[in-house]
Formats: sequence, structure tokens, C-alpha cells
Amino acid sequence: MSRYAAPGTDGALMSYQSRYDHWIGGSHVAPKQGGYFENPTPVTGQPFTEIARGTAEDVERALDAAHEAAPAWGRTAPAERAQVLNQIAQRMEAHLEELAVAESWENGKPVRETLAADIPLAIDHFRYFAAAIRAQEGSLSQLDEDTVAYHFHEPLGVVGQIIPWNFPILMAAWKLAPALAGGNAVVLKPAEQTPASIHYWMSLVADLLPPGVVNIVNGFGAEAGKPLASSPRVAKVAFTGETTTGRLIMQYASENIKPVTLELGGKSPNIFFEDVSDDADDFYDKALEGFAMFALNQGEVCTCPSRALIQRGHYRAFLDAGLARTEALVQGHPLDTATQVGAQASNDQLEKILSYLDIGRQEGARVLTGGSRAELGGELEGGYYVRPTVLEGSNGMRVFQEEIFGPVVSVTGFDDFDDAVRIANDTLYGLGAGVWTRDGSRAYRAGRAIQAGRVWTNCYHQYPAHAAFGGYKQSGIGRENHRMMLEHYQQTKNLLVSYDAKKL
Ligand code: TXE
Repeated sequence: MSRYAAPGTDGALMSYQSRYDHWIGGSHVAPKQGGYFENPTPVTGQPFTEIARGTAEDVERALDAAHEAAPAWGRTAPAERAQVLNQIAQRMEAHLEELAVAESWENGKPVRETLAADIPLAIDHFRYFAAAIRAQEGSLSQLDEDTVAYHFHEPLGVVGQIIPWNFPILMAAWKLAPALAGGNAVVLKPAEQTPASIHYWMSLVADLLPPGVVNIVNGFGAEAGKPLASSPRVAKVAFTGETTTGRLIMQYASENIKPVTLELGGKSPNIFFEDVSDDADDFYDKALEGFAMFALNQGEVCTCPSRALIQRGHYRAFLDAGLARTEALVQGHPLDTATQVGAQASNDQLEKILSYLDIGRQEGARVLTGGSRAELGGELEGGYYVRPTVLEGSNGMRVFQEEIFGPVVSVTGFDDFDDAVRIANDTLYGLGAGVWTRDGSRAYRAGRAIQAGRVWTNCYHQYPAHAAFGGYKQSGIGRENHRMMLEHYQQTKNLLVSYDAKKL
């Protein structure tokens, strides 16, 4: 095991600034009236930087800059935009470890994840959309001998993007890469809990982008997010966050008839059919790994497999093995390379999770392991740590129905295929699901029957850029990833042209 030094200390790979203003028109811009707020690291609970508190006036200034930059950026050749995206990817690769440390320090997630997943996936996203925009084609339809319809892709112009705190750099990349590839300028509002790593990223790539093409306004949802999502000067709003906030975003945007894409909450089922336990082989081991993935990223993932459905034939044995796997997870300092479970992103989130553990107990769920704050002691004393927790109960309970967004899985049994699908679909959400079985036909039928945008079969928590990701039901609108995303950031222009000199 080795440990990265904390940002700004002896031997550290990177330092944060003591203060972050907004990033508008290619410069640091102080807040017009909002002042600053403190940003603590979840690792210790201590503040490490302060952040400009944006208001509607700052959003307007960012929109001014974006509108100034958008026309020229929108006219650049796709190959030129692709080159910029590739350069961003290359720059990030050269600074991968610094970005990983920055992200772990601000969010509390283990550096082994940021090194191996968050930052590499973000890099790949820029590369993927660099390639996708070069490969994009319009179309031509021949209406009759002398008349044709051309279909062009045009940028939307200026788009507003509001992102959460669970994967700050990756969520920024998911939104920025397709928007920039499509020729748009962006005003992005990071979550108030995690703006600093995005500013650190911006400082690394700022020279690659024309001023005003990417603008970052910090601040709270009601003060900075609402004016952005309500503005008639954005052509589209992209949002990731809680379902109740998503509903508000839709309302704001509807005032101006602006399109939205929403990536919202989830309560994803992870289904383990009994043939998984036919043999104690690699596949069985992989399925147990899949069970324990509820604790990945401290459960702060919209697709967290937070409901485990285990077929009754192997229920007790599989659950016992799953508990052992859970208890073996290494929880500790997020900058230790051996740590698998780090800190929750904020004190609010810590308290929300602990209150759900109480709710679970009150409604009769059994705590099989975990169930409390993790007291790690020493310098981690004030940090936001929760023990990975397995609850046992039934699907009607609140801990099976509401998004906890912590390292908590609620487990129940099922009888047969139909029962599994019924329980899986008995939720308001429809973002992710997992199906584990050795029977390919059963896996296929379950995958088709589950109402979710992404069903992992015999795997979980993979997020390649070229697989569409998004929600059914109240988990959202639209998709992210995949080249289909370009269409969410472009208009279709149709030219209908007659080449006949006489006929109207
Ligand atoms: O989310 P919010 P919060 C879920 C998860 C978590 C819960 C609350 O269950 O416990 O949401 O987290 C901005 N107008 N997810 O409160 O409020 C806000 O500033 C415009 C699921 O942090 O949705 C931030 O930038 N913007 C999720 C972003 O919205 C507003 C990821 C997300 O914050 C706003 C995060 C407003 N009125 C939380 N109010 C996922 N799907 O991955 C807030 N914001």
C-alpha cells in the first residue's frame, strides 16, 4: 500500500488554490455580490479552499461570454473541434495522477478508483466524441427528379449544464465532450460540494479552448443553478441530480420551451438467479464481486445496485458469501491506494444515509452488517465515513424504494423468474439493473423485461463511452454517452431545394 500526499502538503502532486472564482470568458472572475463559501474535504471534514458564491448576475456574465464565443466555435470544422477534444484528452492523460488526487481529496472517493476509472473514463469521453463528430454525416433525400431535402446538423448555440458531486470530473466530461463536439458553447454549474476539482481541470486545459467556449459558474442550486436553467438565453439544459430537482429543472426550462436532458435517481435491482451458485468457480466469484459493488464509490452512484434480489434456492448461502465479501472491503484513507471504500462526499450526505439506516431499523429491516458511521480515528476522525451496510427486508420498505445514495444494499428473496421481474420493476425508477445467471436465454428475457435504460448482464458498473446510458420512468429523459448524444446537442436544419427551373 502507498499513500498519496494530501494536496498542498510536502510531496503532494498538486495543490488547490486557496480560493476559486468563477471562470468566465477565459478568466477568473470574482462574484458580483455573492461572496465566498468554504469547501471542506470529506477525508477529514476540514475546509481546504473557498468558492465564489454565484448569483443570477454571474450567470448573466457567463452567458454573455458564451454568446460571444458560440458563433465562431460553431463554425469551426469538425476536424478542428475534434483536435481540441483530443488535445484535452492528451493533457488530462499527462496529468492523470494529479487529477485523480484532486478528485479524491474533494469528493472523498478512493484514489484507486479515480486513477483507474474516473479520470481514464473522462479522457476516453473526449476521445470518443472527437471521433464521433468527425464521423457524423448529414443526409440527402431525393424527393423527385429535381427536388432534394438536405439534412444538416447545426449547433444549438449556448447550453446550460448542471452537474452533481458524485463524479465531478467525469460528469463534467460526459456533458462537455458532446456539447463541444457538437459546436456549442457552455455555461456549466458544478455542484456546490465539488467545484474545485473542475476548476483544477479547467486550469490544465484552458489554453486549448477559445475564451468563452467553456464557462464555469460556482454556487448553490437555488442561487446559481435556477437562473441558469430558467434563462431564455440557453438553448438547452442538461442536468444530473436528484429526481425532485430534475422536476424543477423541467419546469424552469418549460417557461422558455427549451429542451432538457435529465439523468436522475435510481434504485437499481441486482438479480442473482440460483444457477449462479451451481459451482464455486470464477463466475460465482464474479457474481459475489457484483453483489459487493453496492459499496463502489461509497454507493454514491445513480446506478448503485442498491436492491439485491436473491433467488430462494441459494438465498442463505449466497447472502452469507456476499456478507463475507462486504466485510472484506478495505475502508480507509481515500488517498491510500489499497482503500476500496472512502468517505461520503458531504456531511449532508452522511447524515442522510445515517437517517435512512434508522428508518430501515424502524420499519423492521434487519441489519446484517454495518449499520453505522465508520469510526476510523486519527486524522480521519472528522471525515464522513459510513460502514458498508447490508439490510434484509422486503421491497415495500422505504429502504427498498427510496434512493439512499450510500454504501447500503437492501436484500430480499424471490421465487422464480416472474417474481424477480415483478420486484425489480416495482419502483419509481428505471436507470440500471444487474442480472446474474449462467443461462443466456434467461438473461436475455430478464434484460428485456426489466424497465431500465441499462441492464448489465453478468457484469456491473461499466460505463464505456459508446454504450447509451439513461433512465426509464422517473430516472430521467434522454441518454448520455454514445454518439446518439450529439443529437441532444444539435438542431436539424432541413433545406428543401428545387433544381427545376420552371415547376413550382
Ligand atoms: O442533489 P441536487 P443533492 C440524489 C441522491 C442525493 C440527493 C440529493 O439521492 O442524496 O440527490 O443530492 C443543483 N435549480 N443525487 O441535493 O439538489 C445543485 O447545485 C438548479 C442523484 O446534491 O439534485 C447541484 O449542482 N439547480 C444523482 C445539482 O443540482 C439546482 C447525483 C445536483 O443537486 C437546484 C446527485 C435548482 N433548484 C444526487 N437545486 C445522480 N442521478 O447521479 C439544486 N441544483
